[in-house]
Amino acid sequence: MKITKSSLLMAATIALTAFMGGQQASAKTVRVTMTAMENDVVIDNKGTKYPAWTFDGAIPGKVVRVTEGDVVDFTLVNPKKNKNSHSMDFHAAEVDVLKEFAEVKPGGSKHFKFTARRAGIYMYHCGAGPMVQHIARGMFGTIIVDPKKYTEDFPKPDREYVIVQSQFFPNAENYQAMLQNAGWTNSLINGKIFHYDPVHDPNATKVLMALPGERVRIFFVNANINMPVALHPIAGIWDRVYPNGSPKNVLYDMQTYGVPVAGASAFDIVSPADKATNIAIVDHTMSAALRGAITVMMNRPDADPTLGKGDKILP
Ligand SMILES: [Cu+2]
Repeated sequence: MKITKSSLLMAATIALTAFMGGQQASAKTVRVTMTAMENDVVIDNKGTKYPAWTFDGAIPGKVVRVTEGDVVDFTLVNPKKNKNSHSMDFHAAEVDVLKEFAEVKPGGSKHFKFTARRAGIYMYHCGAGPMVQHIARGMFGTIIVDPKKYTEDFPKPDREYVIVQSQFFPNAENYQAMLQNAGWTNSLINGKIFHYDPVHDPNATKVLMALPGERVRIFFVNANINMPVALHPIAGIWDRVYPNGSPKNVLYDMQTYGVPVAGASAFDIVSPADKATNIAIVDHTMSAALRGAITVMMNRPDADPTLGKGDKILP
């Protein structure tokens, strides 16, 4: 082979690209701090307040997003003004329940690290006792562990949305009722009843959006206390379901897929490309659906191009 200037340049480019690729794949440390807060939050579209317990003031807590292999360097702060101990249990962590997940008293803080070794979608929650009450009052959220690489089996979607469903118990103090699954009146979707459903709640102002034909990935977390979720897209079919959000678990053409309590899965939907459609993502368990667990997604050519991307995956 004749060595020319252009072939040398090409070889250099290939070597550089391989090097950069290796750099991108290298693990990083992601620092995350959360503050346990005992604060009122609004739990519906008309502004009803509820004495919640939260991470950083909101139900659900913020989305933590890392890549497989990353180290999560986590600190939980429990301010002195709180009345209760709190803790953090990341389902993406493989650690010691008695050490890393131990309770932190008011005025204290806890720091720990873990390596997110398995790609997927995971719940996190407070595990302080009584745990039923800490979860029911709002101390939960989502950690996404992205795979190092997207593949044909697990393609990068056009849009992504995080949906966390939970049970709402208006009597925040009665944790015995929570244990018995008694007294829950509504389902919350990302912290609000019918959060994205103007059909069932005229006060709702938000919906999920996509362009017709886009691949939309729903990262769904079941933060209920006692009830599994039967997730179904009304007027659609899940193109793929990835149980636990793992790229290794692929199911095709699903109408309804179950998510156990404290479980999470990824649901891909691809609407018809040639027309505008609406779907409703619903927990088909009727007692949950009709009490708040319905989310409208509009697939239309004028969909807001920023929704479902970057920091707008938890709308
Ligand atoms: Cu707590």
